[in-house]
Amino acid sequence: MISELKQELTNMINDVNSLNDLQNIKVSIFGKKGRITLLTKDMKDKTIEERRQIGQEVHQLKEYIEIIIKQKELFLIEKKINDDINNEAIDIYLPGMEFNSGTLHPLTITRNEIESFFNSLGFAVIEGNEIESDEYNFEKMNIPKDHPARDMQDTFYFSVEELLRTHTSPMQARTMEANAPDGPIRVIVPGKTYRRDEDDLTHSHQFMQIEGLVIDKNISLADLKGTLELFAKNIFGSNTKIRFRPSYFPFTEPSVEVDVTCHVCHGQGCSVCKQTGWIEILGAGQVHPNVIDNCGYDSNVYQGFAFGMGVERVAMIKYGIDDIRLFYNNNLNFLKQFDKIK
Ligand code: FA5
Repeated sequence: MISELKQELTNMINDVNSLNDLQNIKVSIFGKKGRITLLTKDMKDKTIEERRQIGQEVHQLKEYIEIIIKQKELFLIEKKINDDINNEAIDIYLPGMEFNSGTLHPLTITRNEIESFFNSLGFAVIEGNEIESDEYNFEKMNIPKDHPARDMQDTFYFSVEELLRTHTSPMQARTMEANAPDGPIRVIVPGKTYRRDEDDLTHSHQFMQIEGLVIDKNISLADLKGTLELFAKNIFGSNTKIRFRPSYFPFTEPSVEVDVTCHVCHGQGCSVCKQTGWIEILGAGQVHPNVIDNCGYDSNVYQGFAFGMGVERVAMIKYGIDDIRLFYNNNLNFLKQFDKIK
């Protein structure tokens, strides 16, 4: 009878397919009214010899069943893990997939580098709005409505008064007004600018400028020259030279155009620099006394210098890029080349 029960229980345990069912079977065997528990129920009616005999057999059966339940349990746990791996959409046991991160855009790299250079000289970095008023973009910069300089900076208008800024120079006026009438200013202003220019190798209708503005007492053109010389050597290499050419901006007096020695021929003359040995990078000058006075400072006490550089121009010289449009057409082959530069 015990051997029949042993076979029956063994079959039941073999047939079970889930941990839940196994637990139920365990209760049905060892519980209060379990199959094995019941075997010893009416022991009191048996003789001592029969009790000894039954006790021994039941004990052996119990030990055997416990062992095969344990084995089945281990088997079912392993099976569940394997089933989970096969059924779940995410296999947490596999090594992760490689994630291709992007690279900084060359203009961002260049902007960061220029910012950190000017930071090291104590310049603060501020930003202005890309939508500007006619008043700040032109009038406050000493460019009245009928001034011919407006022709060179036609832009995109939202209304007669509101436009996309053509340069970062309006931030000169806004920064002076915010600090007037006293105190020194040393800021750079990076940001996007817009003009109604035809797109070609060196021009884009949208480009980036970095404005520089210093206002203080006893500021001369020599301070501008020293600052820009240091800038050029830091960004383009220690052998770089700069030169000032007289120029004209309504908001600076005197005004200059600043060139750096050509990075390709180092001043010898080549096709990149049109045989001159020099490449223009920015416009600059002493802040015009009218601008200083219009913005709340006293031009008899304060002077200053300002400059505005094209960031694309600096990046093109630095990395030998011959077409400005490459910055804007999202060609991954072009952009991936900058993944080693931080
Ligand atoms: C100005 O915009 C003056 N605001 C600069 C300035 C600031 C002078 C402070 C004095 C004092 P200009 O128009 O030359 O100047 O532009 C400055 C630079 O912006 C140029 O040297 C060039 O690098 C860049 N730039 C101008 N137009 C474009 C364009 N369409 N595409 C790309 N870069 C441009």
